[in-house]
Amino acid sequence: MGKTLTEKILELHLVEGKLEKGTDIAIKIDQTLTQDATGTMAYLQFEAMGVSRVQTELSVSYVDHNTLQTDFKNPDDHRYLQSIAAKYGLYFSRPGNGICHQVHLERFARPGRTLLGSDSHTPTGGGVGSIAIGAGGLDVAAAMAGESFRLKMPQVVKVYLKGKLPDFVSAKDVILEILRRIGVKGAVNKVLEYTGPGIKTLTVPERGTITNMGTETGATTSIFPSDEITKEFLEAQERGDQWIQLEPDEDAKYDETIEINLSELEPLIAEPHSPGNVKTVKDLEGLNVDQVCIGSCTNSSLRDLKIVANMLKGKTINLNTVLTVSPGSRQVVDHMIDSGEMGYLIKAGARILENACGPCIGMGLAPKSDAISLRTFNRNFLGRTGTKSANAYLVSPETAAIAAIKGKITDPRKFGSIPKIDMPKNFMVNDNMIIPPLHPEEAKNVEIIRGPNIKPLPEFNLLPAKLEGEVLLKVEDDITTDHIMPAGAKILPLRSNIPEISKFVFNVVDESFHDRSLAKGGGFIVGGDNYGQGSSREHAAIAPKYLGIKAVIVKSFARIHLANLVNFGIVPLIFVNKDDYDTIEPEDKFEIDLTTIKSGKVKLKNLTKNINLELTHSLSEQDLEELMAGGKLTLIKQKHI
Ligand code: MIC
Ligand code: SF4
Repeated sequence: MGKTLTEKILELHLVEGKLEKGTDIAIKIDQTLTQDATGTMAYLQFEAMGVSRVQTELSVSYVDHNTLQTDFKNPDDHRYLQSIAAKYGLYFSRPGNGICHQVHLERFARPGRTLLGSDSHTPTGGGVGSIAIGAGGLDVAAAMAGESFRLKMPQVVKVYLKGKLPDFVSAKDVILEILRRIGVKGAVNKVLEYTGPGIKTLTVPERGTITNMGTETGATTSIFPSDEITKEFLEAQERGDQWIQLEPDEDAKYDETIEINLSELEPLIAEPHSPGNVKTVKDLEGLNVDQVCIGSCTNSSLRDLKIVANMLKGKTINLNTVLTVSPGSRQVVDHMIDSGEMGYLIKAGARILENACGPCIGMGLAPKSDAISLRTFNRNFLGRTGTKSANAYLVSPETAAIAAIKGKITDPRKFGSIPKIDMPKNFMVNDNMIIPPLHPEEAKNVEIIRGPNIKPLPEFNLLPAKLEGEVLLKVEDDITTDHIMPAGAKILPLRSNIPEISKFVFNVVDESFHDRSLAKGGGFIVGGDNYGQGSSREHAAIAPKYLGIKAVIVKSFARIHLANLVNFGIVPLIFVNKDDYDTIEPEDKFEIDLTTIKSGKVKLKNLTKNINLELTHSLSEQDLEELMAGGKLTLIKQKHI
């Protein structure tokens, strides 16, 4: 029987298990990436593992999230990360060089390789045919220490593309169409594998837009084959020697098929506060727009900035609309300056920001109260812009550009004829902002530099056989890690300081959560389906653990957050009967018996309501071992030290 591309790459990296859907497998990781907001914690954990040098083929540490330096915290973290890279044999992409996923796609991602990144949008690397997966920092640290990565063997969905995108409809609309069809939990424990004649019309950066935002469907990853187009891209990046051809077998068997005729797509938009609320742009035409933000790891490639610049050429943005542009990389900026197109943006009134995440993660440029903000980004969760009353919509660069001109949501097909953009044959390759690894002998003399805000990771104890406490919070479906552990300019600098950052846990949902948790000596969280969707931030597990959260009981979990809970010793439990969720109220007192957890059955006594409920879980034996030890780090330390 023929194999999918996903199976072919996984098979070559398989360390444990069989490629049977839904079973536990472990794979070898070739490459890792971290970014600064998750990286400091990941490297504190890596240091604790006692390994003298990264064991991977390639590991890169990026600085792109915490680049607003309003005090010493972020720059201290940057210095720490730079010294870690020098000491342990990593590449270091300096602040200003660009967004991790854009830079990794340009300079490092390779067909057929596995990449594990401490950021949920790591699947961007699937644009060149790598199996690129997002994970919590501890899993990435473990991969750097040479451990394999464990996951459930995903189902593989064939996304069959045919036709060709019409003018003013672009890659962003393809992934929005997928989100329109399957929603934000439609691909949990699945890989979206792209095939069909339509893929030949998409360049690597366009493929990267699609694999990047595939994360919003809950997918484990997304992948395109490595073909002639991949070859051209790698050659243009002076990496032609890294190309290999990789395709699924003709008779590959997929678990599901989604078919999309690119020629029939139209401009789409995701309404607040979920990337899954997709409508056509036509439906929302005429709504006044206060802010337009172009950039993020989804839409900041040279192609994207060029189309925007050429739509804005010779025009001025609407007097009631603010336009920001954050390019994806220094390489993109070099081109835009060289071609003169950066001038079109500046003359039209765009506020050019750093080559970094910026407004996507609320790092500056928060919109005004009640604003309508149109963004080429991938997430529009409540409060993520930095302004809780703002309404963020997700669109393509074309839809963003016309809104900046008109000051209203407008179908970009009304622009007139599409400006012609000239893509260069070769990219302007200049890696002078990437510091390569030091020789091991030199690395020995490197001192790790720690600022005063970098606090050691708290120690967590073995789990008891019985958990007792009360329900501190009951939440609905689709709770994101932005609800659990918000980001933004004020909170992100605290990522290396768990006691401080824990003050903001669930802040957008209930400001009293931190104080109540401490006063009650911890307790339980009850949630709906897809709990923990979104970011890979393990702080959404570590900080609640620090506040005494013992178990999270929900209808279902998102993949990365589930792993993070296990990693830090919070018991992730699932209702056997989803309706039992309705019987629970905040402040109910629970007793949970963990003695039978290995059998997959766990009993919950609701002492307040005098009801017994049945719970279960989806954890492997090894997960359980780590969980009961109070977290994965304890076990890895035992192995390496
Ligand atoms: C995000 O887009 O939410 C982030 C910020 O990039 C996160 C990582 C983090 O919280 O640091 C992600 O997507 O994993
Ligand atoms: Fe950065 Fe936004 Fe991409 Fe996350 S989604 S990596 S914050 S640009």
